[in-house]
Amino acid sequence: MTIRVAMIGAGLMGADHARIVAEELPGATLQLVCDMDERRARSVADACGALDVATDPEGAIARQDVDAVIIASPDFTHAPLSMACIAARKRVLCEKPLSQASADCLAVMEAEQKAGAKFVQLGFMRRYDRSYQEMKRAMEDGRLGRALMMHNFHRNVETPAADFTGAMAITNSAAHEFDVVRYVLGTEYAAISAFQPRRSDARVAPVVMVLETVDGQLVNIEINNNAAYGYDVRAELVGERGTIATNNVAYTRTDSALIQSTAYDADWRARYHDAYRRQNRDFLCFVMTGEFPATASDCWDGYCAAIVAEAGVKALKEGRRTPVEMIAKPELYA
Ligand code: ISE
Repeated sequence: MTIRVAMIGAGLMGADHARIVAEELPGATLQLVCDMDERRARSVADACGALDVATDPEGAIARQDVDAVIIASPDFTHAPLSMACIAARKRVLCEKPLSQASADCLAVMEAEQKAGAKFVQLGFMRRYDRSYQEMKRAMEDGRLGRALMMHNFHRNVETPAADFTGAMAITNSAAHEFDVVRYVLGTEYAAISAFQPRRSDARVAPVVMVLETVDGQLVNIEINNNAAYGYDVRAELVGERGTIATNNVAYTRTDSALIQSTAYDADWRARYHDAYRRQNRDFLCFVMTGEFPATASDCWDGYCAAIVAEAGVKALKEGRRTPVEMIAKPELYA
């Protein structure tokens, strides 16, 4: 039996997921590509050999010839379209963030709880990256002693879209760190402070955040969406007996004119190439078995990322340390 997947969104990530489903996911068929812009949907569908195109996402989700859904449309559509998938009782891999508003995440969780099962797997793909997995393992086997701090840098060449706002540095980009740090450390956040240097132009400036965990660890995150030089994501975990840091993945090194150099990727798709594929394979297993994958993020993780992002935006705006106040974890997510 092959799983017929509907791809919602034919932008950068939609096109990437469509290619993975069509070429690298045995057991799945790219049934249709849906985008408000029909020409864009058609171009991705033709490139990946999808059977059909659509412009209405709710209609596409409800179709009888669709078994599972991948949502890669703009952030504000993630929560409502996830709800449509739950209503249709179809499993969905939804790109991060689940929403920029924690209230929307609560509504999706409510719908899943009413439906009595998890339907939504979130696309926090860094959990599938080997560097973070090795870090988590080092943490858990006690090699480094108790975790004290985690330093994180997240730099993009430039903001990914023209409508990318300063707050999105926190709600869209930092969402990755909010998720993967709590995954590696196995803890939750207690408070967040946020700071911003001034740029000489009108581009989105970097944001530096300091988070305190409920276990008394410190986490700092630099988000620089206009770093200009390359896509550069780094993390270092500091324990009481040692540290572990992620390496940049570069397959070659050039030595020339008295200089040694390695290249940066232009964006995240190449850096996390393997992570996306592992994540999508896990999603297919989820669709086939109904067992939620142990590594993947669920709606609770989406809620946690959103609530800390909200506190982060507030902390930056008001210039003060802001507590992160979460609801108790519902049983479905325990
Ligand atoms: C983008 O949405 C992503 O998910 C990328 O992984 C991240 O690096 C980028 O900053 C985000 O805007």
